[in-house]
Amino acid sequence: MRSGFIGVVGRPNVGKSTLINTIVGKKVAITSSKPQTTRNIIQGIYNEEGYQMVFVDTPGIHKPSSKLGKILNNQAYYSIKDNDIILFVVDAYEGLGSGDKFVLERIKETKKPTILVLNKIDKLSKEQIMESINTYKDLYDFDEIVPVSSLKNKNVLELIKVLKHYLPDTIQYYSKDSKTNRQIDFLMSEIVREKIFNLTEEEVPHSITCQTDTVEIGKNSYNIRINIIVDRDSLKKIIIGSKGSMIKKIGISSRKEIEDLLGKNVYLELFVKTVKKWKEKEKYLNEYGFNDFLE
Ligand SMILES: Nc1nc2c(ncn2[C@@H]2O[C@H](COP(=O)(O)OP(=O)(O)OP(=O)(O)O)[C@@H](O)[C@H]2O)c(=O)[nH]1
Ligand SMILES: [Mg+2]
Repeated sequence: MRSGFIGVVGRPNVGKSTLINTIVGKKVAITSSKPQTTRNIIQGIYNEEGYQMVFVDTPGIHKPSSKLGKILNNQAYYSIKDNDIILFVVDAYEGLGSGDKFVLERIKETKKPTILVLNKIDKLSKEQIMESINTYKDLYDFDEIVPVSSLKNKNVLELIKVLKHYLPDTIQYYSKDSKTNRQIDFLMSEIVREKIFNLTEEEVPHSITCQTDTVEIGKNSYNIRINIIVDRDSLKKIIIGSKGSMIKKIGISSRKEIEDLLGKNVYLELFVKTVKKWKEKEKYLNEYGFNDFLE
């Protein structure tokens, strides 16, 4: 058995969570077209005969504008320090930016095996992929450079193959059928948060958090209540929508996915509540699970 922990880091929206979901073959982390989707360290576990790779998803490193934002960055910095191998993911279509360089400075401090993943190559021609490799290769002495498309599952197996050479351990950390370290309550609240990312605009998804409140097991179904916490009253109206139209949409799409996850019928109740400035207050950050990375 060869194994190890692989920190997946980069600026927001480059496709870190999409990559992990593709590798694991299951949605363990939510994704969206908006930056700053991931808010927690989430492990996605890849198992193959003789190998176990624990991929550690992290929030995209960004300029923080709240106490929560600082915590998100701290989680990513911790991951750079704490894991055995680093996957530095960039958006090869967008190209090199100051955000990438900022993350790279942090990576340089660690001297860990670092693999550059050029993602989103489905949007690039062969020549453009070569150009992209040339742009990045002189920035740092990367151990490997692997172009992939996480969304279209292109060359991802090659990345797995390359990673096998760098696995440091011989321990099986999780059972062979594990895909994530996260519990079902967390996964369900994340599904609701993802729907809000997809269905609402501007700063709305960044101002809310979701928490599974109760799960009651019935004979053939589950009764689940999930709280949507907003940081000001005006957002409550947006989340509920005119005559409840928005909360209905969020509920329908969330329920479908939660039913797939649980394999049972679900009665889902969504409850919207205002907790003023929760992103700035330690008490609430603690309560909503961001306690470990307060400065
Ligand atoms: N075309 C294309 N789009 C991709 C690819 N990988 C990811 N995306 C898209 O890029 C967007 C961001 O993907 P995420 O996986 O949420 O990105 P992330 O790096 O986890 O973002 P944060 O959690 O905000 O840091 C989504 O709309 C994805 O569908 C890819 O290989 N090709
Ligand atoms: Mg993410």
